[in-house]
Amino acid sequence: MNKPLSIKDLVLAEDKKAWFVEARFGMFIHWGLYALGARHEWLKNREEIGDADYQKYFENFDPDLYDPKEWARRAREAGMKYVVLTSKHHEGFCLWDSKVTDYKVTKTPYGKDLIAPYVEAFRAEGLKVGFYYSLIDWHHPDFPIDVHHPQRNHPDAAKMNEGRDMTRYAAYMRDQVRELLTNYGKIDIIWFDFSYPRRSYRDFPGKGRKDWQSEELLALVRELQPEIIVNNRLDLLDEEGYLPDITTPEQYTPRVAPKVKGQDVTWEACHTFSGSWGYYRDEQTWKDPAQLIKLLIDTVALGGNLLMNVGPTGRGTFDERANDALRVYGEWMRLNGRSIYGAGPSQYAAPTDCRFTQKGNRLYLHIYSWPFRHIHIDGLAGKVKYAQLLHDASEVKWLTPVAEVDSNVGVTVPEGMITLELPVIAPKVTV
Ligand code: JFZ
Repeated sequence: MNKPLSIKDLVLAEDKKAWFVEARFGMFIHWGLYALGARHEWLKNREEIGDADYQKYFENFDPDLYDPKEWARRAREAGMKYVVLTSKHHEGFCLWDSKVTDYKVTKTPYGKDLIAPYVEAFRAEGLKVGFYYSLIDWHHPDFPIDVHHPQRNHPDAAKMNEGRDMTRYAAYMRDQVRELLTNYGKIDIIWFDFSYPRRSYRDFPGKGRKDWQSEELLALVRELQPEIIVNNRLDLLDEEGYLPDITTPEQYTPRVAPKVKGQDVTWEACHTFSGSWGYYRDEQTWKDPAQLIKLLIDTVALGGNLLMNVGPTGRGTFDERANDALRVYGEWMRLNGRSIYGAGPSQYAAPTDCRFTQKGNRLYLHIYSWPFRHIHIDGLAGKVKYAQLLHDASEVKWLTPVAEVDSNVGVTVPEGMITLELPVIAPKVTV
C-alpha cells in the first residue's frame, strides 16, 4: 500500500450528481439464483443452506425469456430514469462472465452473459445504468463464516473458517469490479452492499472498511469511472463527514431529510413492491397504488430519490404484479412527472394530509385525502399567481381570505388524490 488515500479526494464533485438529483426515480433489480427459490434473496442465509444444497438453483438457472429490452421499456414507461442491477448478490453468483470465478451465469444451462444486453437495453431507452455489487459473499471460499453467513450455526464453523483469507477476497472483489467497470462502457452508479463493522456475533467479528479494503476499492472505481456515483455502504466516513456519494436509507422513508455530520447529503431511499428484493412468489404484502405513489412523493418532498425494486422471475420476466405496479407509476408520472423530476423540498409547510414539492417558482401541492371542500394553506397570502390542477391544467379558484375562514388562503378541490400546480412569486429554493 502506498500513501493513505483521503476520502475527501475520492468523493464525487456535487455537480456530477446533478443528473441523479434531477432524475429522482430509478429502478432497482434484484436477480440471481434466489429467483428460483422464489422465497426471498436471503433464503440461503435464512434456511442455513450449504453450498451443496444450493447448487440445484445453479444447475437449473435458465432464464429463457430474459428480454432486457422489455425490462427497459417498462422502466422508462414507469417514468424511471436510471437502473441498478445486482451483478452479484450475497449468494456470490455472477450475472456476467467473470474471469475470476466459475460461479457465474455462463456456466449454468443458460450459458450466456446477462450484463452486456442489460446495459445496452437500458441505455437505448435513455436510462442511466448502474451495478449493485455485494461485498458479502456466501460462496467464495475465502469469505469467512460470520454473523450473516448461512453456515454460522454449522457445528464446524470455526474449523471451516481456517485458512480463509480476507485479503485474497478483497483482491477478488477488485478484480471483479475492474471487469464490471471496464467491459461495459460508461457506468453511472455502483452500489456496494453492505458493511456491518459493529455487528460481531459469538467469535465472528463484523466487517467494514479494513476487511473490504474500501479505500483501495473506491480508488479503483474512481480510476476506472471518474464520474460514477458510489453509494455509502463501504463504511467510509472521515471526521469531516466526507463519504461517497449518496446516502441510502432502506425500506423506510425518513421523516426528515437525512444528514451526515449535520450536513445535507444526496440521498436515495430504496423500496420494494412486496417486501423482499428477490422474487418471492407467495408474498402477500404488495403495496397498493396509493402507497406506491405516496412513497415517491414523500421521498421527493424531502429531497431524496426513490429506487424502486423489481425481482424478476427465474424465467427472466417481470411478474405481473410488478408490471401492474410499474403501470401505476407510469400513468401517474405521465401526468404528474413535472412535480417530481428536478423537484425537491419546499420552503413552505404543507397543510395536513398534503405534501409540497417545489421546482423553481412552481409549487406542487400533493393532496393525499379529500379535504372536505377547502384546503387551507398558510403562508401563501399574496404569493400565488395562479392555481391549476396538474393532471388537466384546469384552473382552480384561489380564494381570497374571508373573516369566517380560519386560515388566510385556500382552494376548492375536487375529490381524489390529486396534485395542484401553484406558480408562486419567485421563492429562493435550491434543490
Ligand atoms: C441489503 C441486502 O441485504 C438486501 O438483500 C438488499 O439487497 C438490500 C437493498 O440491501 O439489505 C440490508 C442492508 C443492510 C442492513 C439491512 C439490510 N442493515 O445494515 O441492517
